Amino acid sequence: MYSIATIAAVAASLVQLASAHGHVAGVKVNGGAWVQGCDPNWYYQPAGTAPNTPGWKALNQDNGFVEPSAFKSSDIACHKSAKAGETYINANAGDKLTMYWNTWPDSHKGPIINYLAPCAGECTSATPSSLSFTKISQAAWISGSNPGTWVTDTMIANNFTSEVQIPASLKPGNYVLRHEIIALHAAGNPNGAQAYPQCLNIKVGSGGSSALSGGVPATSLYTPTDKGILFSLYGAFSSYPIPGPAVSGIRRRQTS
Ligand SMILES: *[C@@H]1O[C@H](CO)[C@@H](O)[C@H](O)[C@H]1NC(C)=O
Ligand SMILES: [Cu+2]
Repeated sequence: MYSIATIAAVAASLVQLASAHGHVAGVKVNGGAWVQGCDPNWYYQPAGTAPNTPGWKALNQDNGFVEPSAFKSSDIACHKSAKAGETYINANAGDKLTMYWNTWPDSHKGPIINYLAPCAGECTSATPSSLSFTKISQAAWISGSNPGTWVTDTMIANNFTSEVQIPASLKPGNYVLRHEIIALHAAGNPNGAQAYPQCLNIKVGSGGSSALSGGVPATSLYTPTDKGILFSLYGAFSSYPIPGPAVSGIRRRQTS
């Protein structure tokens, strides 16, 4: 027999599991001052009453996800019905950005992937479908299986932070960083993977001369049947194919 208290505790932990996803609450550039990211609840606040920040605002008040059946909609760019952030993170090419998630559940293992999209003019007036994304870094499976150890575990161990470096040769300009976790705990089922894209505006002040190349609209990044999207986390495996395009060669180019 289970006591009422035990049942209540189990029920509470299930609710926790279902609701405790996350969002990027803030960013530090080279470990410096805190730059606020976004709180999804700001989306509905009357104009002018929410903080102006670099983080894009979207309909993810549940800290929820974009499902594979929506990978061909512009919601996959910067989350559901996203609107551009009002300001920028000021940084230089080669800088390291520390992305702070507000929380993340241990169960939500999967890849962490970073993309950049150049803005035609100001990112603050960009729309999700106007952006073309180039992958600049990715990490995923580390060891073990069923479910094994993943970069999301490292992120949790590091106070819910993950680092991304702006390519050192990138030319100055306005860019949208698309930082994404794909949770795989249910990805063995069709439409079970969960994409958590977070966009932030970055103004790159000084840098090199390389433009991003090979960018694609977010609607071309993934399909529901990609090997890294339809993937059994709870089984034996010895590799994981990270979904999306290859990491850009801009990483290897010299600063000029
Ligand atoms: C962890 O991150 C939070 C911000 O999300 C910060 O307030 C806190 O000081 C950090 N803790 C440590 C030990 O760095
Ligand atoms: Cu979840």
